[in-house]
Formats: sequence, structure tokens, C-alpha cells
Amino acid sequence: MTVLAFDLGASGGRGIIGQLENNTLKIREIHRFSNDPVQIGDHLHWDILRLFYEIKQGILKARRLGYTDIESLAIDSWAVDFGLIDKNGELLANPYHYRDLHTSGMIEEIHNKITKEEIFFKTGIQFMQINTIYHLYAMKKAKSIALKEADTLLMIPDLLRYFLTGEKHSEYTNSTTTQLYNPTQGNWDEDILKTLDLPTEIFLRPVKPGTKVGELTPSICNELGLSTTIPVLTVGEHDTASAIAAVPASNEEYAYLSCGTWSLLGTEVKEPIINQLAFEWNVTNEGGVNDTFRLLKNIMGLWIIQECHRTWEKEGDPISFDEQNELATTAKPFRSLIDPDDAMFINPLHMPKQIQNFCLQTNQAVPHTKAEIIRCILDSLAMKYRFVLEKLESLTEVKYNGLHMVGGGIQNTLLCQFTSNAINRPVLAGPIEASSIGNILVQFEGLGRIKSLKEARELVRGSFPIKSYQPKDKDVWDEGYQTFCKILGC
Ligand code: LFR
Repeated sequence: MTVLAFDLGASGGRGIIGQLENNTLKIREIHRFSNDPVQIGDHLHWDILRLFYEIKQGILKARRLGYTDIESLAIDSWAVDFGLIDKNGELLANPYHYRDLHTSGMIEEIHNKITKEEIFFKTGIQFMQINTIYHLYAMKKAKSIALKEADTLLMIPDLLRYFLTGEKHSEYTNSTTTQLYNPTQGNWDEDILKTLDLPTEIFLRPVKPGTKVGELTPSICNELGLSTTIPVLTVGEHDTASAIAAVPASNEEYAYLSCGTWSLLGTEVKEPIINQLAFEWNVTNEGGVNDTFRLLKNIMGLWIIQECHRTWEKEGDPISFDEQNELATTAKPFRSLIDPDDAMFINPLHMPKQIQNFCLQTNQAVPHTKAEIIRCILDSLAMKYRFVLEKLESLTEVKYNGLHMVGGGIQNTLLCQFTSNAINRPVLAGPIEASSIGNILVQFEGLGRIKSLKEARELVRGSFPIKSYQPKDKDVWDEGYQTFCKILGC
């Protein structure tokens, strides 16, 4: 059985062939491409046509490599972003990037009309400036023509799927990230939409992962030289939902950290946890595959390091990712710490300077060298992981005996070790390509080859290497954590 998965991340995408052979899952990357957001005037956009082009290139490559028996394909991507379609079926405008700053101040504005409590108790979703709700509201305020003319809202994978199949559907896991979906009602929350004077008719009732929702149109088959079409399925189209489906946990109660541009730390629950504490700690309950919920928290993640790299490269003084970790081990631990989730790190012009600003404002030693800066970021991320893990444990009343780390970020072995030290528990790292694997597994499920998440995870355990890290230097890390908590004011 052969399927094709496209996994789009904020900085790059890939096309991966998944095959089930003798109870082992084999994956092969056949296409990789960068994802380069484009600033036009005051706004930051995704280059959606380029992404569509790359998906078609991926299908073409699959054919050229001799995969003529692909039984289905599916797309997952980052969450919250969307395109608007007019009544003639045309895309009205280039989708905004979630880091576009037109959402600044929108959290406060919206909550003059509807309280934060009300939104949280209806949606169970954490407050983040990047959420769809704030983009739509910013567009409304700016009298956006696209919003006025919109007939249908499609999230990024919905939109690309629409380009491939001509069929419009909203996928469930991704819909939940908008902060406009009500899990109790099982549909979009009309009260919130109406209170904010946002159109209700542009939303389609969400479809669960693993559903066949179309096939490549005859004209695409023609363009790509395919003699037969390929069915297109929904999967956990939010990349994090796909990543969590591929966590190789062997018991039901486990904690995970999906590690990439963002760090998503959480656990899987059967029902959303929507209560006063969850609200105060700003955790989220995103929809997962197989009727699970992802109780988690977004942590700014490797974005901060990626941005430092980009800045140093621009300044003509780049360092490699390997060099970075060598340097970080030479720097003094916990000399300066940041809260990675401070809004000042969402999209600053100069990330290293922004880190220095944070340290200045919090009366700490200011990191100057690259070694000091990288060390500060890694220490702070690991500490924030501990902070969030402990909060989640209070909410679920479960003590997790370790942490599964998945995603590209686990190639940063120093971060994995620091995480294990900070939480003083073992870390099990793998697989790296979790989102693509989860995408593939849910396709297998949709095609009837896998029956449950349990079976899917057994397959992951039997097919991919998992590296284990044991905690070290407990006392030193405990002391560092006290300092971190003082800086966070917790
Ligand atoms: C990770 C991710 C997060 C989401 C963020 C923005 O790639 O999908 O889960 O909060 O990107 O969409």
C-alpha cells in the first residue's frame, strides 16, 4: 500500500511516500522545498501559489520515480491561516501570514465586546495573537474587500486541497485552532461570530480526518501526465495533530513535545479540559485525530534560534547549527534567561537584540556573544518546558514519567538533553518526521488498513529509531528553575 503525504511547515515543506510492507512503515522523502513568506507593503503573506506549485511538483516526482499505484494523498500544514474564496470559486487574496502584525492589539479590542472567559469557555482555545479570530477581526476593522466578498473560508490545507480537487471542505483538527469552533456544540460558534460581526455563512461544517473528500481533477491529471487520478483524503491537517498521531507512546497517559519552529507541549485527553485554571494558564484544547483532544500549550520554540541565525547570516557572520551547539556548551548556564513566549519575540526585526532587551529590562546579565545568546535560548526553552509540563500535570492530575519529543527539533541533541535535565525525567526522542508519518497513518486508517491509534503507534515504534536521554545534574537545574520562575514572576 502506497500513499503520498505533503507536510508544510513555516519554513519548508516536503512530499513523502509512505508504504506499509510486512508490518513496517517505510517512508521516503521525494520532494523538499523552502517556504518563503513575502512582505508586500505593510503585510506579510504566504506565497500560496508557490506552495501549490511545489505540491504539483511532488506529485510529478512521485510519478517519475515510478510510484504509479498511489492510493491516496493528503496535506497537513501549520494552523490558523486561511484563504477566502469568492462566489465564483476564485481565491480573493493572498493569505496573511500568522506573524503579520495587523493582529497587534486585537486581543484587547475583541475582549471589549466579548470577554476572554466567554471565548475560552466556548472554544477551549488558548489566547494567541496569531489565532484566526484576530486576523478576521483585523480584516473587518480594515474594511477588507476580500472579507466582504468572501463566500467560503478555507484553511491552508483545505485551500490547497480545493486547488487539487475542486471540492471545498473544512477539516476538523485545523478548524479548532481558529478559536471560533465550539467543541461542545460540534460546530462553529455562531454567538462569537455574530458578536464580532463576522460572517457566519463562510464557514463549512468540519469533516473528520481520514475522510475521502475528492480526487485530482482531470485537468491536473492531464497537466501532470497521470493516467489515473489519485483520491484525496483529509488527515489531521493541522501538522501538530498529525505529529501527535505519530507519537510512539505505549500507554494512554503520556506527555509529548512536538518540536519545530514552535514547541507544542501537551498530552492527549478524551474530553477537552475547560475550567478556570485552564483559562488562567492559557492552555488549549485542540481537536485531535480519532476523537481525541490535544491539551497543550504553544511555546515559541526554535523560531527564536532560527531568527538569530537569519540575522547573523544577514549581517555576514553566520554560524552552522553544529557550531551553535558546540558554542552553547562552552557558555555559562543560566547566566541570562528569557520568557520565550513574551510577545516581544513574535516577530522582532533583530532577534539577538531583542533577547538583549529582555535581559536588560529584567535586570539580568546581558548576553553578548553568540555562545551566550544560544545558551540563553536553550536554557530558557528547557525551563519553559518544565513550567508548562507541571501546569498540565496539575490540570490532568497525572504525573507523566517522561516526555516524548518528536519533530525536526529533536535533531538538536543539546535541547533534548537540556529538556531531560530540566524536567528531571527521561526524554524519548523520535520520530523526526512525525507530522508526515501521522499524515500517512491517518491515510492508512482512512483506507481501512489501520484500525486504531494504538495500532498506528505500534507501527511507529516498530519502524523508527527512538533515542533516549536520561536526566543529569538535578540540583543545578532545580536552582536554575528557581531563577527562571523569578523572571517569569511565577
Ligand atoms: C506548528 C503550528 C502550531 C500552531 C502554529 C501556527 O507548526 O501548527 O501548532 O499553533 O504552527 O499555526
